[in-house]
Amino acid sequence: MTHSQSIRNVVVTSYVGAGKTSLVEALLFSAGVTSSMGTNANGNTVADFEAEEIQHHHSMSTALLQYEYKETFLNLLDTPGSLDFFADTKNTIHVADGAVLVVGTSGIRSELDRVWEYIQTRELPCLIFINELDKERAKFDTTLAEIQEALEAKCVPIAYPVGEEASLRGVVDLVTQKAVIPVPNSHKVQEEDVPADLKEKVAELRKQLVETVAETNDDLVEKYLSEGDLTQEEVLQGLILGTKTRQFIPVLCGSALLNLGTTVLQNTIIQCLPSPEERAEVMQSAGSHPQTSEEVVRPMDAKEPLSGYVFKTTIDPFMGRLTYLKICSGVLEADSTFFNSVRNVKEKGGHLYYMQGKKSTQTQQAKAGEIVVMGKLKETQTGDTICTDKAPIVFPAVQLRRPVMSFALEPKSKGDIDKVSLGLHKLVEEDACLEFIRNDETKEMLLSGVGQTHIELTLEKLRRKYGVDVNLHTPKVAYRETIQKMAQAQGKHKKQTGGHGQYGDCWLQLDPLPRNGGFEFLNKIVGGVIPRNFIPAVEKGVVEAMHEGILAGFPVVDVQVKVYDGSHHPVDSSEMAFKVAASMGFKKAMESAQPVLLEPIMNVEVTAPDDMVGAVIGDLNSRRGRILGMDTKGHNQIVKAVVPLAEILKYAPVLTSITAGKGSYSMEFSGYEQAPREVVNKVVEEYKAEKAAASS
Ligand SMILES: Nc1nc2c(ncn2[C@@H]2O[C@H](COP(=O)(O)OP(=O)(O)OP(=O)(O)O)[C@@H](O)[C@H]2O)c(=O)[nH]1
Ligand SMILES: [Mg+2]
Repeated sequence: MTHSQSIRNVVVTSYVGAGKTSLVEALLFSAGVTSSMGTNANGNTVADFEAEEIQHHHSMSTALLQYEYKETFLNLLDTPGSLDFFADTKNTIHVADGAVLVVGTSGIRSELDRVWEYIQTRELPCLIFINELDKERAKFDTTLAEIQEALEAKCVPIAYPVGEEASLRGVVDLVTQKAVIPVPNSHKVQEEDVPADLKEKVAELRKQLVETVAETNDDLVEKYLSEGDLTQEEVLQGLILGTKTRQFIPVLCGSALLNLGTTVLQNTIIQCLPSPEERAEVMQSAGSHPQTSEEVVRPMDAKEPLSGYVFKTTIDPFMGRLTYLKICSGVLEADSTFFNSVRNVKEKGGHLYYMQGKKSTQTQQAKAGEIVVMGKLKETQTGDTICTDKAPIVFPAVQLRRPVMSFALEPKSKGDIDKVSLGLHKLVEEDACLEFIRNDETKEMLLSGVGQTHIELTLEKLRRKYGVDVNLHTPKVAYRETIQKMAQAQGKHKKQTGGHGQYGDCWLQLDPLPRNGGFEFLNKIVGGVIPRNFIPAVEKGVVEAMHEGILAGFPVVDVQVKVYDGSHHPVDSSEMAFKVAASMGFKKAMESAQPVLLEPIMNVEVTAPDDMVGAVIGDLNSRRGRILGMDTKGHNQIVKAVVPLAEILKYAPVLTSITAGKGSYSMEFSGYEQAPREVVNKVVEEYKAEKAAASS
C-alpha cells in the first residue's frame, strides 16, 4: 500500500447545528484519540476552540483533525454550517476526497442546498449520518425520507437504530448484521445479535441493500439473480464500488452526543470513501502553466514535482500565520523554499504541522495526498498554488461570491486607526467572505461581509485578538451602475503646453451586456488611426472610468465598449493622453446610454411560529419583498422570499420585535436587479449631497 492509499481526506459538512462538531468529537473519542468527549454546551470540543465559537456555540471556521486509526491516516475537516462562513466550507469541500453529510432529526435547514450543490459540482463521494436519534420524536424513516427529497439522490441505509429516543442503545450494522453497542464508560463497542423485535425490519433493509449493491457490477447482478443473495464479502465489495462511483449514498445513523453509531461510521469512512490516489483517477489535479496558460495535469504521486493548493489561512496568536495545504503531487519538506505560481514569488516556508484542532505536532515532510499546515509564510494566501519554478502549475482557485453588505467603521479611539486597519487586514486573510477597504484620501474604512451577524462577529474577533474597538455606521449597499441602450461618443484630450503637447482622440461605442456579463472591450480600429500600441491605454482609461459611474459613483458593470475610430498626433500622442481621452469618452457616452442603478437582491428565509407568519409576510411585502413559498417545520413556518438588500439591512431587530424573539432568519446574495426610480432618485441625491459636503 502506498502512503497515499492509507489517507482519507474527509469533509464533515451540512447545515447549522446538525451535529458536525459533536460527531467529529465522537469519532476522535471512539478512535481512542481523546480520553473523554467534550460538548458544544460546555465549550470544550476539540474542533471549536476559538473564543467566539465557544461563546456562540457554533463553528465559524474549518477545523482540521488528523489522527491515525486502523493504519489509516484520517484527516477530518469539520466545517461551519453557517453561510456567513461558506467561503471556508467551500474551500474545504474543494480539497476533500470524500464527504460525510450530517443530518439531524429536527428538520433539514436550507444551508444544506449550497453545500450539496458544491459537493455535486466536485462529484464527491458521500456518506450520510442521521444524527440526534436519541432526541424526543426522532424517527429514522422520516428523516431518511426528508433527506431523499432534499438531495434527490439514491440513498441506501447500511445501519439502523437499536431502540429509539431516550432508549436508543446502539445500531445494527446491516453489512455484518450485528448490533453494535457501546461499552459503558469506554470508547469500545461490543457486538450482539440483532434484537428479536428488529429482525424483520433488518431483513427488509438488508434485502434492499443487497439489491442496490448488486446493481453496481455485472458479476454481482448475475450472482444475485442466480442465487438470490450475496455474501457479506460481496455486499461490501458492491458497497465500496457504488459509493466511490457515486451510484448511491450509504446512510448511517446514531447519536453524536452519546457516541452511538460512530464506530460503524468510522469503519465505513475507511472502507468506502476513496483515498487521494483513487480520487485523482476520477478528479485529476489539473491546472494551467502560469506563463503559457496551457493545461497541465499533475498525477497524484510523491515522485512528481511538488504542487499543492492553499485552502485556508489562520493567524494564531502564538504560532503566527498558519497555511493549510493539500499536497497534490511531490513532497513538501519543512523549512524549504517553494515557488508560489499565483504571486510569482519564491517563498521560504517554516515548520510543517499536523493539527488536531489547535493542537499541533511537527512533521518533517508531507507527501502527495496529504493535508498539512505550514508556518511562517508571508506572501502565500488562500487560493494560491505552491509548486517548483521548474515545473510550474496554477490550480484554479475556488470561485467565491463577493460580499455585498458594507459598513463604515470608525475606531472608538482616534489613535487606533492603524491598529484597526492592521487587525482587519489579518482577519480578511483568514475569512474569504470578508473585504476590507481603507480609503487613504477620505480615511474612511469599509468592511464588507455576508450580513450583519458576520460583521459583528468579525468585530468581536478584532476586539479580542487585536484589542481595538470600533463603531459601526449605517451599512452601505453595494449598488452597481449599468446602461440600457447603445451610445457613441468622442473622447478628445488635447493640450498645448510649451514643448510637447498631449493628444489623444478616440470614438467609443457602449452596448449593454446581459446581467453578469461583466465587461468586454473590443478593438475595431482600422487603418491605424489609433496606433496599436495605444489601444491598451484606451482600455485602461475605460476601466478606470468604470470604477466610478456617472449616476452615483458606483462601479459600472455589464457593458461592452468598442473603440472604432479616433486620431493621433505623431509627436504629442502618449499612453497617458489616450487614457485620459478614453476616460472622458466613456463618461460622455454613458450619459446618453440611459444609465441605471442595479441593486443587490437577497434570498431570505425567515423561520417563525405559525401564528406570527402573517405579520412576517406583511412586513416583507412592505420591504418590496417577493414571497416565493412556505414550508412547514413542526410548529414553525419557513417563509422564503427575495428582498432588496437596501430594505433588509437592519432586519434582526425588526424580526425580533415582530415575533417576540421567536423568529430567526438567514439570507444570502442572489443577484443584481434594476432598482426602481424612487430608489435611484434617493441614492443619487445622497451621492450629490455627500460630494457637495466633501468639497465645501
Ligand atoms: N441530543 C442530541 N444533541 C446533539 C447531538 N449532536 C449534536 N447535538 C447538539 O446539537 C447542538 C449543535 O451541535 P454541533 O455539533 O455544534 O453542530 P454543528 O453541526 O457543528 O453546528 P455548526 O458548527 O454551527 O454548523 C449542540 O448543542 C449539540 O450538543 C445528538 O446526537 N443528540
Ligand atoms: Mg460545528
